[in-house]
Formats: sequence, C-alpha cells, structure tokens
Amino acid sequence: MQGIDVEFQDLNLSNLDQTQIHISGQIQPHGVVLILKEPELEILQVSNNSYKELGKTPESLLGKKLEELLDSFQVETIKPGLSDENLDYINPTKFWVRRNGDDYVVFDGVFHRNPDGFLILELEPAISQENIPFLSFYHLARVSINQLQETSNLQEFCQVIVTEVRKVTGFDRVMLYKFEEDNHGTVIAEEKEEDMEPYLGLHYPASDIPKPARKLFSSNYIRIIPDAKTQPAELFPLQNPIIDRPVDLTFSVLRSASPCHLQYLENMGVSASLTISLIKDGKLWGLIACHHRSPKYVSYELRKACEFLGRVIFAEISSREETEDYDHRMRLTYIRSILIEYMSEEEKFVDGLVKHEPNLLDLTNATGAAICFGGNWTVVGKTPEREDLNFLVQWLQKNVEQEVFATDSLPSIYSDAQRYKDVASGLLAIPISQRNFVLWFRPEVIQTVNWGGDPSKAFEKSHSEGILKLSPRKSFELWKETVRLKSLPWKQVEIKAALELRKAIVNIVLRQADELAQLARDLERSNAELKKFAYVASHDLQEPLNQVANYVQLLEMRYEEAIDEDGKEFINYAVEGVSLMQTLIDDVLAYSKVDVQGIEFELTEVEKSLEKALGNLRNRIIETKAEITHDPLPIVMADGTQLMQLFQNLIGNAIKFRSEEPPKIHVGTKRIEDEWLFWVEDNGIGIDPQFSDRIFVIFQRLHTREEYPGTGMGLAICKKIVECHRGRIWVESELDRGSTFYFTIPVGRRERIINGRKGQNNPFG
Ligand code: BLA
Repeated sequence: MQGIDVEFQDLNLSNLDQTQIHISGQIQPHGVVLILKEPELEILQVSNNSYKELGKTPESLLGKKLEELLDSFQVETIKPGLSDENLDYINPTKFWVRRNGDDYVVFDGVFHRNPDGFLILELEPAISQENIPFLSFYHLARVSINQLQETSNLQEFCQVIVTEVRKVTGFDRVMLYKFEEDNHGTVIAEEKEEDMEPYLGLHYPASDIPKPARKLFSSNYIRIIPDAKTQPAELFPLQNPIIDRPVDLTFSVLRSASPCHLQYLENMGVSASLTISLIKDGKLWGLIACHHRSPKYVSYELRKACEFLGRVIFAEISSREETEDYDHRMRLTYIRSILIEYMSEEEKFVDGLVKHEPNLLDLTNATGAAICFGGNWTVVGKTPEREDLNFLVQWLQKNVEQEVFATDSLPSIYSDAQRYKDVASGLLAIPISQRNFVLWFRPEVIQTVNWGGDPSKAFEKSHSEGILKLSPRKSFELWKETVRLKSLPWKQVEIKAALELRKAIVNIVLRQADELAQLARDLERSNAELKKFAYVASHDLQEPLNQVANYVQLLEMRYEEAIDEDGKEFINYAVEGVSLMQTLIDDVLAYSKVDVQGIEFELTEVEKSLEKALGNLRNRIIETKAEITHDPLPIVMADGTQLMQLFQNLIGNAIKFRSEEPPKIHVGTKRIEDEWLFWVEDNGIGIDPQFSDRIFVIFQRLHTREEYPGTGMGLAICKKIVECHRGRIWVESELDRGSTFYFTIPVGRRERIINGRKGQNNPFG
C-alpha cells in the first residue's frame, strides 16, 4: 500500500482487527431490544428508545416481567416455545403493544439466546405492506431454482441469484461479492437500477470488511441496516447488572452497525443495506450485498426467505464449483498416475518426469519445471539459469518448511527473481528432502485490476479529542491498478496435484534407498563370507594339508624300497596336488586381503613398486630372457605393496603366456585428466577378445593347468586391487598379437590426502 507508512499501516490494521463490534451496546433505533432473565422473563436491560416505540420509559420497564409489557396472554402462548433450545419455531411472533389507550402497535418479535446465556427479545415494527402472499419460502426458492437449473456456467448462475434476490426484495442494487485468498473481494455479479454506476468486476480491499466483521458474518447469516443515517439507540443500563459488562449482541438483528461502516455506506451513497452470508465448508465464501439509496425496511419473513434462498442457491454454487474442478482434478490424477508409471520404469526416476508426454509441466499447467536431485538439475520448458536455480533453492531451504509452497509473485518475496520474472513470476515448489526439490514456474502476466477507489487510500486517519479515528475513503471511483511481477495464480487442484506427486516421489526415493542399502548389505555379507572362508582356509585347511604332505613324504622316505615306479608316480601326483592346493589357499587369502579398508594410501613412487615386483620375478626373467622396459613413472596416492603385487601379477602373466620369442614387456603411463593411465604391453600369445571380461573373474582360466599352471586368481586379484584404488582395469588383445593390460589410478584427491593416514605433506593438495 503506497502512501501509508508502515507503522501507521500496522496500527490501523490492528485497530481494524480488534474492534469489538458485537459488544457496543448500540442498536438500530427502529426497533426495541430487551435483555431478559429466565425463567421469570424479568427485564434486565432495554434500549433507550423504548418510550418512542412502546410509550414506556426504560426506567419504568427495568425489573418488570415481560407480561407486564406484553400482557400475560401473549406471553403464555410463547412460553412452551421458549423451553426449546431452538427458538426458530416461535420466530417471528407478532406482538401487540398498547402504546396509549387504544393505540396499538404491531411488532415482529424475534428471540435468541446470546453467548452470555441471556434471552434477548428484539421487537421490530411489523411492515404490513410487505406482507406479500405468494412469498412462501417454497415458492421463492422454486422459481429461483428452476431458473438456476437452466444456467450452464457459474457466472450465469451468480447472475441469476442477484436478479432473483433483487426481484423479491426490490433493492436498488444487488451484488454477489466473493472473497479472494487474501480476503480482498470482487463483485462477480450485479443487478441494479440503470442510472447507478456499475460495481461489477471491481475489487475492494480487505480492510473494507475487517476481520471481526467477517467473523460475525460466519455466525449471523443475515443483517439489515434499514436506515444508515439514524442515530443509534443504546441499551439501558449499558452494563448488564448480572455480568457487569455490556452483553454480547453477536446474533442480534437490531445491533447497530459500526460507525465506520455507517460512514462507508454514506460515502457510497447508500441508505439501506441487506447482507446475506454465503458459507462454504465453514468458511465465509462471499456475500450477497444489497444497497438502497433511500431507507428501506424489509420484513423478518422476507429476510429469512432471502437467507434461505442464499443457502439453497449457494449449496448449488458449491457443487457447481466442485464439478468445474472435478474434470480438471480427474485429468491431473490421470497425469500423475502416468508420471508415477514412467518414474518407476526409468532407471533414474527423474527421467520419468521429463522425458515423455505428458510430463511434469502438464501436472500443474506450468511453463517450466526443474528438478534438483542429488546435486544435479534436470529441467524442462522455460526456467531460470542453473546458477539462479541454485540460489533459489538455498532461499527455499531457509524459508520454506511446509510440504508444498506456492506463490504467484515470487519477485515480491524474493527480489532476485525480478531478473527472471519472464520465466518465474509464479513458483510452485515441493521439497523432497532437505536438498532435493521439484520446482514449477510460470511467467509474469501483466494484469489490470479495477478497484472501487484507490486501495492504497482505503481509509483515512483523523484525530479527534486525542483519539485516533479511522474513516473509510470518500471516493469509490474506478481506480485502475497495473499489476506486475505476478503470474496467473496456481489453482488449489494444481497445488494438490503437486503435493500428491511429492508423496509418490518420496516413496520411490525411499524404495531406491532401500534397494541400495540392501545391495550394500549383500556385498558386505559376501565380503564377510569370503573373509571367513579365507580364515578357515588358512587355518583349518592348512592343518590337514600339512598332514597329508608330511605323511606322503614319510611314505616316500620309509618305503622307498617297497614302492614300485607306479607307486612313486602316484606319490608325486599327491605331492603336486598338495602344493597346488597350497597355492590356491595362498591366492584366495591374498584375494580376500585386498579390500578398501585394508588399503594404506600414501604417496607411492610407482617405479619403486615396479622394481620390487621385478625383483620378485627375477629368476623367471632371467630364465626366459625377458626384456622389460618402462616410461618414467609418476608418484601416486596408492598402497605401495598392492601396486607391487599388481605389477608382479601382470608382468608374471606376460612372461607366463609368452610366445616362441623371448618376452618383450613395456610398462607405459600417461596422465589423462585426473587419472593416471598405466599399461603393461607384451608380445605374448594374446587373448581372444571374446574372453577379455572373463579373465578377470575369480577362478576363471582359459587354459588347462597342464598348458599353463596357476589358480586363475591372479587377474581377479589385480581387478580388486585396481578397484580398491577407485580405478578401472581392462585388456586389449588379439590372439597371437600380444596383449596390453590397462589400468587407471586417480591422482590423489584432497579429501583422500587429508583422510589418508600418512599423506600430510602431499604435493597434490
Ligand atoms: C461491514 N463492509 C461491511 C459489510 C460490507 C462491507 C458488505 C457488511 C455489511 C453488513 O453486515 O450489513 C463492505 N460493502 C462493502 C463492500 C462493498 C459493499 C466492499 O457494498 C462493495 C461493493 N470498513 C471500512 C473501514 C472500516 C470498516 C475503514 O472501510 C473500519 C475502520 C469497518 N465494515 C466495517 C465494519 C463492518 C463492516 C466494522 C461490520 C459492520 C457491523 O456489522 O457492525
């Protein structure tokens, strides 16, 4: 609201919201209010216009019983009705009051019990000329409802309501006033005298009908001000003698409207008004507001008929609104179910939301959408730049706690968004978890809103006798506002659809996390089993194996004479078997020992590891006349012993699977981005490419043991070593053309260095 400084604005609004209009003690002077004590119906308070209306001074009535005013015959007829909770059955009752001699006045008497527990009788002069015979509720409602059923849309329907209400009440102007989300309101249908200025389509600020007033309308469905210009009457005494304070007049039909509102009506040129509340789902949805330029009295029956009409008709409005929503809702439900299906079919559920038709955009009728998941953005349609998205998410993390957040004016609450208002003036967001979000966007749509008077000057302040007084604006002339930085609003069904999608995503993410955890558990279990096996192998198998070896040797020594050639051959087989088993056990042990936790990362000179491996292979190198060369080798973060074992296995294989020629082996290296690539190239027998994956699998052999001895564990161990260093290993080869084994080792990363046990003075930091 421009033109009003913040402090003053706050002061005003809180004033507006605290006015206690229901306990003012003031009533409209065309009727008389009596506060009664039950069961004797003693008069505790009476409005101070009693002499004018009833010919009796307030003082003369206090402490008297009701029958002294109305005579006992009339009171006896209503007494049975008063014993009922629901006083509607006796409302209204016609009462004859003798003013003077034979001067009788007829009143419509209406009873209610107020929140303090008092019985309140309100007497309004009966209006005989309004006693239209065809005016039964049934007739009124039937005519109107028949009309209503012929209308096809909500707009037309609202128009029929105002036409019908105007027809039966004769007000100069009848409007349907609908409250918006922020409590400001719009006239959505109007029927009026031709010479009056139209209010149709105009918006009115929330402060025109302050919160206490709106609250009252939710319990009191119909209110009349027949003459806004009269001076109110007051209850006498003002304080109720039993509770020592003014009584609550919430449900009173004669309660005087607040001076502010009376001024409002005067400024609008209105003398009489009738207002009917329209309640949907327990909330004030709107009002039927009737204006008359001159004073106008409306009988209790007619008012009730209008209230009835309002309720019946409004039930129909609600159900129409819902049907209009229904088709949209069904379509969104359908889209959601398809998205869920896509999500569960895709490997990454996010792809399911954007790759197909319909996609995320269709779910909320957005022009852009972005998903932040696991630190990555996936976008569809028009969205802000990644960098802007990152900042936006940070802002959401700080400011949004609920499961769904929607705004049609992001730039007005997050100023950064002004730069990209053309794609994201509207934002609908669902947090999936602390860091993961789905966001939908809508562009700015510049709109013109027509206000009934300048909304920034909705009311004025004035000081009289040191008291701050608020008065409504004088001019209700059309005031055009250009609204910028706003998108079309998100509909409730769309927000709900987003919320439903959130549930589905959360389920999918949870399920995937569950599957991952299960995989990790399986892996851990198989590792544990392997370790257990290795332990058993090394201890339990070793014992009997030693025993077999020892006894076979003993047999050979002691019975050398007795055993023939065949027997010796058999013993040899047994010894070979034992030694093969020994190697197998050693290899399985070696394999099981390679695991991430066991790795000692440190700065390792690769050359040193290679040299050690060559040292271990010395005999075989000499035997086979192998020629081994290498590039200058780097320093890497690795476990030196395992690196040595890796080279030993790879070079050992190159020698073992040599061709006719003496082996020529080269160890090469090259830095590729943040990895070191190493290779061991030989001129051996090569490997058929179809087996290039199989050779790395535990216990897999391509050749018989007779051709090439070994357990088939070597390359499996190599693979495990490389993988524990977060690298990859593969082979490129062709039969008879030699093989090249490649593997990578990532260059040392900072976190690894910091977490590493011995890596304090590291050159890669
Ligand atoms: C009440 N204000 C109302 C009511 C309406 C409006 C319909 C209910 C009237 C009733 O219950 O009989 C406003 N009337 C409108 C609007 C249109 C219309 C928007 O015809 C549009 C066509 N109002 C102000 C300011 C104050 C204020 C500045 O503008 C307070 C300082 C107060 N309005 C106010 C109060 C009531 C009210 C207190 C309740 C009246 C009462 O029941 O006592």
